Amino acid sequence: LHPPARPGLPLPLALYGAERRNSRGVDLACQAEREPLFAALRSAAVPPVAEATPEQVAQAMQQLHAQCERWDAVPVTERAAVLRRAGDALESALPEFCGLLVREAHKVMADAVSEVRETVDFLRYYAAQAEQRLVPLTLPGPTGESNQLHLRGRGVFVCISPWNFPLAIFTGQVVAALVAGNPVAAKPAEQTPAVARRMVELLHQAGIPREVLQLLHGPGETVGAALVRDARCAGVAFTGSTQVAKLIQRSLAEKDGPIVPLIAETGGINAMVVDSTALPEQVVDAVVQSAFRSAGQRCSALRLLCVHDRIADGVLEMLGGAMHELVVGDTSVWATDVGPVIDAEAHEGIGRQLVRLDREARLIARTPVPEGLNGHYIAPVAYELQRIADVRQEIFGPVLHVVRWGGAEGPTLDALIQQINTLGYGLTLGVQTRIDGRAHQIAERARVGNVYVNRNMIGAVVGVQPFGGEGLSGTGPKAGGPHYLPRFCAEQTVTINTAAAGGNATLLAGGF
Ligand code: UN1
Repeated sequence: LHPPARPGLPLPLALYGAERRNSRGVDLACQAEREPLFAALRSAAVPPVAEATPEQVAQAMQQLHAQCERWDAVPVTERAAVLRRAGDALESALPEFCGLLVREAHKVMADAVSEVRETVDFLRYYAAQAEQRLVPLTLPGPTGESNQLHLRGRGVFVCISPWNFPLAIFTGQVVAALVAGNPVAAKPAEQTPAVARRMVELLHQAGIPREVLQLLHGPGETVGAALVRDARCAGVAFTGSTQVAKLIQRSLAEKDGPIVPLIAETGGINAMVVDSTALPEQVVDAVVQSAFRSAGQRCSALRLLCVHDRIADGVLEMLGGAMHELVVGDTSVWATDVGPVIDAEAHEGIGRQLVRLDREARLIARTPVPEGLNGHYIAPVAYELQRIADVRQEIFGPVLHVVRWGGAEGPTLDALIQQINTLGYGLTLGVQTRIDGRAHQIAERARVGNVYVNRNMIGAVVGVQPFGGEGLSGTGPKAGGPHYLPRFCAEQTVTINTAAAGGNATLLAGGF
């Protein structure tokens, strides 16, 4: 792949061909280059971390608050330079971080490589965006007046991140808040503290002062809640469940002090609409990638396949075949497609939903899982339901719901889109069609943040496919997009009567 040049913006590593090359053109897929990844995996240690006490939370917020003016006064070019240094350091440390991601977050190696590269992309993209967009904007005005729009830091930002992208989302939130001029209290997911700790170390080494970025480990119910409730918290960036986003919103509304913005990116019951002209092979490839890669533990993942009745039987048969070919297993083996889910609690929760689906839905296919695996494995599975209204909730695992549309019994395309919108989420939507213009018609009517046509619907590329949703899926702005950084800032318009200085002097000289 040869990505197109983009003036002033870095080329995302993610565009260099899936898991193949880094920005120096090193082929990561050849065995010799893979060996360092597996060597790093063998030596990766995941040491325990200590949970922050209420006193430590309060002390961190106090220290961060004391840094607000100083950090905001650092020129944006200097803050951006730190992000670039961190990006280079992270690219060099790719094997080490992959090792941590496989060990701690149970990622398959290909997903770990993608995640490190996405994180490097966030660092470089936000550095470039900061220099382009976080500068004063001179606005036209009448003669004798100057108007400038400044973007300044808001104050202490609290960043609460999930376990499914413990490096990319964690770092993306934190460095966006930092480069925009805010000191940051970062609370990573409880399941993945070690990746976050190592990344914060790297950011400190790259030049983010220790007092300006503080890491607080612990559960959301205690540490997260205390950070959000703190009167010095001037903004929250959160990625996780819709339910917790709403709890945070409530807590922000009820606390003393200023009105505080929430940037939330949550879940989705993401659909793919397959019409009768779609190419079955392409559909099945996209479905397998979107529903089962990363064991379905992506908010972007496909949950609801809506396939036209006329081609449904063929597509579902082929899907069953493809699902039998998936390799479920040990994440330290390169050929593994699907690893375990994050922990016992996730395994149990998904298991409960599967019991219900076994009762209420028709099983289409289930990927065989080898005996004796050590970990919380869920076999990728697809079920057919009668109607969209039977889909109860987002299941954060490798579980696909399928419904038919069109034909004598099913909804029309218009009704289908309406039903998808009625679910209330609005993150990703896949469309598979060979009819010119149909994808645009669907995109116009679907209330979702990201539409993917004739391809898979995961793995948004930083700076190329800005990512984020609507409705129950989040508040926007889109991560990895041009409007993200300004949302971390306070805007200030400065209007100066440039004719006034002399005039006032005359008045004063003339005396009152
Ligand atoms: C998430 O899973 O919380 O496009 C969001 C993608 C990823 C999704 C991250 N950027 O698949």
